[in-house]
Amino acid sequence: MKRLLLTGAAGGIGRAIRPRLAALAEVVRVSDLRAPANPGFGEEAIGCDLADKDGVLDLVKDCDGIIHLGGVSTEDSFDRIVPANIVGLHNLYEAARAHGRPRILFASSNHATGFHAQDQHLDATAQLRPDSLYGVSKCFGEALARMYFDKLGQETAIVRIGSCFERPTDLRMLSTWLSYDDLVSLISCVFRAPHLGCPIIWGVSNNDASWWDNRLAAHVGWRPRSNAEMFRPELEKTGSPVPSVRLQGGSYPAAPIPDV
Ligand code: NAI
Ligand code: 15L
Repeated sequence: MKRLLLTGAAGGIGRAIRPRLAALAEVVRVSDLRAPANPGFGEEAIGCDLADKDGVLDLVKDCDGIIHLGGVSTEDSFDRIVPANIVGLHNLYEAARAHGRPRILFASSNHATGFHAQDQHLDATAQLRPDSLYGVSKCFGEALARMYFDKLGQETAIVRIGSCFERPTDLRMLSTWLSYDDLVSLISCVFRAPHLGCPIIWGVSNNDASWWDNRLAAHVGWRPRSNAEMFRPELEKTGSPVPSVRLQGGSYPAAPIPDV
């Protein structure tokens, strides 16, 4: 690729993967609300609010691929979620339409399906059961991606990320952890696949305790290698609490719906 756009580049995942995207594109356009500081070799930094339609149109111009991480990433008020995750996503897809439909990797979340019980094994056909307004916004993003694919052929990998951090930090993450290594290898598969379509892919490492099954996205060719199980003894020792209601979304399903 000549130019790859990374939104949400100043966030936790963005900062972790940025240095490793150089292998995919000559130029990585890193963007966040404010232009990320200290762009590295081969990076161009642009500040853009996803809610700014014209700004997003410029942002996407000349890009051959988009990794879309930007937006509100946890439960929040409806007023804060709407501009970033609803309006922002629509702006992104409209900009992609205007600029030749570059392939998109959309960071969805396990909170789109967080009300499923932890003893359920889910594949891409699982019913949406969002556990939060945040999860509802990811359901909107998934539906929008699918509509742009069905109407226009816009390709998107809908990646329902579990818990993407340096390492798992509680017992739930023995099931949900996605290592940075595995995310980077997934990104590579998504942008190199000859044919992508609009698959739903569970963004989860090869965890013994995983609840999710990616066989319906086998054509993407992704083979995650990390396994959270190696952290089990340590996590069990620290006695991270096991909640009595064991739903996949962890603490999200029981949390109140935020005001406004
Ligand atoms: P983060 O909150 O650290 O980063 C998100 C970035 O988006 C921030 O730098 C923020 O400034 C930016 N942003 C927020 N509103 C914006 C707007 N209106 N315009 C432009 N930029 C805006 O989140 P993290 O953990 O890096 O996650 C990245 C993406 O992956 C998010 O979309 C999140 O929902 C998704 N995800 C992350 C998971 C995880 O375990 N880290 C799990 C599931 C999904
Ligand atoms: C998410 O969607 C969030 O972005 C992240 O902060 C974690 O809460 C993660 O899900 C998770 O479920 O562990």
